Amino acid sequence: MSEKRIFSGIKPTGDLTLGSYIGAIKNWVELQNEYLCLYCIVDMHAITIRNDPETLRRRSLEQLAQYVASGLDPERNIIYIQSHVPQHAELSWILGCYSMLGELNRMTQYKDKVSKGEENLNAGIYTYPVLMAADILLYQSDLVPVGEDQKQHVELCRDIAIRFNHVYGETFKVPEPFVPKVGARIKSLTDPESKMSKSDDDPQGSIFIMDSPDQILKKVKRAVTDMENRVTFDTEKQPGISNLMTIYSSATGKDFDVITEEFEGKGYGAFKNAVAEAVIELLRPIREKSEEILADRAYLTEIYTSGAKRAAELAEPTLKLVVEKLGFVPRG
Ligand code: AQP
Repeated sequence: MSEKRIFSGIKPTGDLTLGSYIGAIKNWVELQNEYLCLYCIVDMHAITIRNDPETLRRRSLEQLAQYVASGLDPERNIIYIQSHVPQHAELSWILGCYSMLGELNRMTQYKDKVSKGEENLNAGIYTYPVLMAADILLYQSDLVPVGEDQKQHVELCRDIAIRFNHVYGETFKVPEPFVPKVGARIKSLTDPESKMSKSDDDPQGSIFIMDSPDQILKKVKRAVTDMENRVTFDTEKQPGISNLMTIYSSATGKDFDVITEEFEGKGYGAFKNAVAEAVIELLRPIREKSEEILADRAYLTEIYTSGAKRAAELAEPTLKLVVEKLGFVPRG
């Protein structure tokens, strides 16, 4: 295995969706063969929105089980919960002092929330990219697999690392974003212009990993399509059908032209049934395995305890180096 390191995480702000699986976790499973990977449940990022405490705890544990059930090996990877490794918060404060207000003001996700008139516009939303930089730099990560919308945050992380290195000499590895080509963006079933999200107000728009086969079938059958009656990939004219094609292609490995040929003259009903069937079979083993893992609380605890211990061991040398460079008095 390469010594190169990867950090990635998902925030437990909702139940994981088919989008979380295809857009993130499925790629992580492949990366585990090539890199030393840290896969995190970023619960500290989740609290920028208000959560019911019991729900947050349940989701964090479910997410952990789903990582493992999706094929992430807890021995080969470091799988842990962010708040269990306090070095993230420590480094985040330090890096905040090396992040410029002008830079944070330019972050698109923050600007979006401001323009949409977000009521709970707390400082955590503003400094979120700094914590994300700390997550990445703490482990001297080489690569950060992210969706297109997080690329700007990785750019900021690089700028912070370069700035710190410039002042204090080589301290942080400057990471590269890694945006997987396949997997694309999975859109909402009810609004194919928007991303399928964990925290969508309309649960009919998202397929959740833990959905039953019946729920999946119903959601896919109700998915928004168009009047063209052709299964062709055209995100402008046929965003709903194109989204279902992306999902079907990810689940079966078939190319778009093969899919178009398969459903030539068959109508949307047949296509939707096939999509539902493919998704049900894709998610079935993950759901069943997740349920098994969740029922074994001792195993779950063992995974996150040993994950946090291993993560802290990797984080500590970086933090030690940073505080030394800053001029803090070393701990006795
Ligand atoms: N629909 C999607 N299509 C492709 N990739 C997706 N990801 C999430 N949804 C899709 C990818 O999952 C990773 C982790 O995302 P996150 O949960 O930390 O943040 P997010 O992108 O904001 O996900 P959500 O589901 O939209 O969460 P909420 O609703 O809480 O904002 C990222 O790599 C992301 O690209």
